[in-house]
Amino acid sequence: MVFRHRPLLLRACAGALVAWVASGQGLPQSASASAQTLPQPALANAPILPPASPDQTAGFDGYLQLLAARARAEGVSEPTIARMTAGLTYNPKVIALDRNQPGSGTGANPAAAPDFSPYYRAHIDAARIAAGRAKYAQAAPWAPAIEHRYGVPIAVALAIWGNETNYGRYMGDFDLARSLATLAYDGRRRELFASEFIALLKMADTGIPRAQLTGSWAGALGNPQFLPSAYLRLAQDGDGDGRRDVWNDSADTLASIANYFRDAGWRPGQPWGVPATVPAGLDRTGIATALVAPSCPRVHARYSRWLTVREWRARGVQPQGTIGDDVLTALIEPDGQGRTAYLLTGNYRVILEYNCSNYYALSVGLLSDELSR
Ligand SMILES: [Ca+2]
Repeated sequence: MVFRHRPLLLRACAGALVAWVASGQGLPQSASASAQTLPQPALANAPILPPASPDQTAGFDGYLQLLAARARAEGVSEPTIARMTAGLTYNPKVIALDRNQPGSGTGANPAAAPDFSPYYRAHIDAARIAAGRAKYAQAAPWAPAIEHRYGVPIAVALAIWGNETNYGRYMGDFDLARSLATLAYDGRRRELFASEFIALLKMADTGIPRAQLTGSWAGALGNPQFLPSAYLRLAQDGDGDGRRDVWNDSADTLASIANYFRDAGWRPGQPWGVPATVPAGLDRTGIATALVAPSCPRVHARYSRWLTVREWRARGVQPQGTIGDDVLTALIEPDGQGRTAYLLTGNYRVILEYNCSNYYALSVGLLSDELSR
């Protein structure tokens, strides 16, 4: 999961990779909607849970009253509380999916990482590139204004959109109120999901109909797959019509993603990274990172320590794209030594803030490069 100051998006940190290893199907298992609409190896392997028991139902109903009281205390109106909790039941399917997340103790067995190249080919195919280019062309009249306002290339925002929901084709059809209340009641990460449930009610209180508040099993919604708290804090009205419509409006969607990136520290004018060539005999022990990241450390441990491009050149590592000699970068060789390699900038870490998986971030970066051509 991704936690910066507070949870924005709920992700299975490194989950895409781990579940992909387990499934052997080349599909990521994240909390985003795309995982719901593709074959679901995680669900197929999940323990079969019985329907909610009478005790569970009674407990859930009681817990809902607590959530309602909290929403009331935080200013959510009574009609909104009523319409968002009406008929809400415990959803065992959501818990089965959650139990099968990496790190849950019952999920996929972390194994050696598979190569990135086949993952990329399976995930970012010609159709996804072509659809992104078509979106890029449609955005041409207003994209420069968004790039100027947020300092984030529209191609990067488009690549997130393409990775998350295939440009809005799969946004998820779980009732978010039901999913979030179930996950909060389940209690494995109670405060996270209780807070997101309250945030969802605050969204509804702005007039968004409950029928629109659907998404992934873990509560991610709309084209960018924001959690409700991220929507409240970061969603933008890109086309100036007074609404932040991240379900239907391209300008709102891309401005919202760009705002997320600006908030996470994207540096304007710098690439996410560049492909690189690595000389045979490069001393990997001399470039290994000694840092342990506070969140999803296994993901961050897969790239080297940070050196300037000039220092990489001195070691024989040659960038295959435009990047300044003074830019600090880290080396990743996702397919192992002597194969593909990339020099990553600090902007790569911003992509990891969106979804902490190296394969996700590399896919976003490379798709954005394809869309920029
Ligand atoms: Ca709008």
